[in-house]
Amino acid sequence: MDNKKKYLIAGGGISGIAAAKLLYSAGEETVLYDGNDTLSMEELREKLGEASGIPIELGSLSPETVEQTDICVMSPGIPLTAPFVKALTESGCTLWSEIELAWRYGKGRIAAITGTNGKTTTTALVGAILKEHCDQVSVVGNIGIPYTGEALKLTEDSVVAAEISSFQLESIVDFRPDVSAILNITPDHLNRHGTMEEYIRVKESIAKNQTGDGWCVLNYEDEELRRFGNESCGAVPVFFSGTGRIPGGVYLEEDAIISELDTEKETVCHIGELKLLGRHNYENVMAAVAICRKMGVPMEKIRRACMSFQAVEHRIEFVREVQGVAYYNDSKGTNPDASIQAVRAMTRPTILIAGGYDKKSSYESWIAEFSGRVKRLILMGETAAQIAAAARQMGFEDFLYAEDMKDAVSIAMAYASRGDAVLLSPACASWDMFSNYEERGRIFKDLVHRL
Ligand code: UMA
Repeated sequence: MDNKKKYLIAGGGISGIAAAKLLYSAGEETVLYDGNDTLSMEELREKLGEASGIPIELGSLSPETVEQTDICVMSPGIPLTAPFVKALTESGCTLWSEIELAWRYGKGRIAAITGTNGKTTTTALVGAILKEHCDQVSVVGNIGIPYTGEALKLTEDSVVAAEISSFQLESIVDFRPDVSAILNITPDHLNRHGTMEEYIRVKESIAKNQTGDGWCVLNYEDEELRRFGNESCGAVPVFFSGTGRIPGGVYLEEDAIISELDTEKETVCHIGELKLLGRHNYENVMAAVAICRKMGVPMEKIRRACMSFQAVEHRIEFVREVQGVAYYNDSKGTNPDASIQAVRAMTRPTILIAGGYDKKSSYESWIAEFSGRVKRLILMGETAAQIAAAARQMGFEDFLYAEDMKDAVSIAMAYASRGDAVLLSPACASWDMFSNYEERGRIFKDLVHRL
């Protein structure tokens, strides 16, 4: 009898391709499936490289494959409610997130970072700090580098900094990071997770397999995370706070980031010494300090890396100044809360370009931040009319519509005066008009460079 497990990779995007290559290299029997029947088989085979000979199914999944599959490795973008997933689970198939697969094949230690906002910056910073101390560091995950693509390169001495999205957490089974972190939880992706309760449950599951020999870094100012840390987290909670002293944690005291992670209270750095801007970024730094200290990095190296770290691309990224107008790319502002951070970080009267794919967010708290900061709003994409209606209801009438990014940048330039800022921070995902937020941000930057 053949006891070898039969795998199906669901999704032919970057994580699906990386997962297929991993399983092929490991000698496993694998089928690649993508629901989009317009994809080119040739292109997929080219991307698969050595694994190009594996069976590929496009469109609908054959009943034979449903029947034969033992484990389905889910790409993050595929909802568990997809009909083929139901068929698979009904036939007894186990679902593994792509990170579950990577973790099982990987070696070494891993810090896994989730949260609604700040996870890309925090993961990149954690990676930069770890590199000060360790020889083999991989930065992977939602940040855009599939964890499965790195897994087979890892050794017992490797350390991994992984950005983990709620989509990736939905089908973890045994995934257990050495240090986990949940930076904050505010409404996002509710069209996928259904309710806020479910979104919170999924986010908190990052620590579900951890025990008292692991740590979970949590934002003390987030009421739900404070409760989670104090009451139900299996790992040892380590708190950080942007507002007050946390014994045993990391916190902001006046303009200094203070650590009490070791026996003594010590100053990590002053916020003026950081290249990152904005309060939300000080929280990201505090989380990274706690994560890296628990990963064993000496404080002196943490301090040095924090002070030299620059903002990541697409996150309140300064593009250029044209005729006295500063242009910022915050394409990674894919939900209202992320965009609030960018709006708050602006120190000049701002023309804001926003709107995009509809994730069923509500925009009121974001619009409430405009007062005294945003002088005009330029709307585009699927959510433009919805945002306009919310703005009107809240008494903000200075908005207009743009056809596309080119139109938005031209309008912004026409309305901007010397001393203003133009900020792309859509408060929405990009998938209505672009492949991803990176593409949206780069198109914006190209247009700004051509002004
Ligand atoms: N597909 C189906 N059926 C479906 C839906 C999609 O077959 O019901 C197929 C599509 O036809 C496509 C493939 O799945 O061919 C795409 O898979 P994917 O959406 O999982 O995309 P990947 O290219 O594999 O990228 C994924 C993450 N994408 C999403 O979570 C939507 C990337 O996060 C991540 O960087 C990458 O894996 C590596 O780990 C992006 C993202 O937008 C940046 N993340 C969200 C966010 O940050 O808000 C969570």
